[in-house]
Amino acid sequence: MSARPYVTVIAALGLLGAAAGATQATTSHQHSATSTATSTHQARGVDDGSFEYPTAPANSFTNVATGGAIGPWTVTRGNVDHIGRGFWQAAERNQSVDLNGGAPGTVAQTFPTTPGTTYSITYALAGNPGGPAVKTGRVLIDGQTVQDFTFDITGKTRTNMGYVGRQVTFVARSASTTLSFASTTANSAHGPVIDDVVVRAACCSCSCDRGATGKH
Ligand SMILES: [Ca+2]
Repeated sequence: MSARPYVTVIAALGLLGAAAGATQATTSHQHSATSTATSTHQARGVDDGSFEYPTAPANSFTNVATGGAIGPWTVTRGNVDHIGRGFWQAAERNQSVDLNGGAPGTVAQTFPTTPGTTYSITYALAGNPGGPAVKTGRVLIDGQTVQDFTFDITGKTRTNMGYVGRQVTFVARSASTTLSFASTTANSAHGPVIDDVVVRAACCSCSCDRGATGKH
């Protein structure tokens, strides 16, 4: 009996992924489909993980320095570029962030968490098609590195950014947690690109999500 709705969910996700793939980066839209399917089970995570607010200039970008904001995100080191619609392909909706403005930068957001709860962070990763081939950076929780990442732009273009989905988990230690994405791509104005950041409480007893790929 329980297998029937389970199969239905997987089929729906497949349809969503296929439909989205016709117009945008398939990988990130599968993230969106998954997050939609699990939304009723997740605690509130980061706001605007898609970097859609404020609106950056179309076909251009806004450089944001240390202390500046991109909606609910704060630039805490160096500077970054908030990429507007049409400048290059976003993973989700229209806008994204190049973690190198004129130099490597960091964006951070603090959000409410429940101590002891395990959270999953997913995000879409690509790289500015210019500059060094391999972009590097890291994900930090409360200032501690929880994941190093690299992205090779070889063969990628502004219209084919090649976003890949990445995931890392952490256990919250207090009532609020600070998530940071930091470029470690030195001496360049062309850094890692992130978009579609989603944080959700790792699911426990629900059978609605990740049934096809994991235990959660
Ligand atoms: Ca976006």
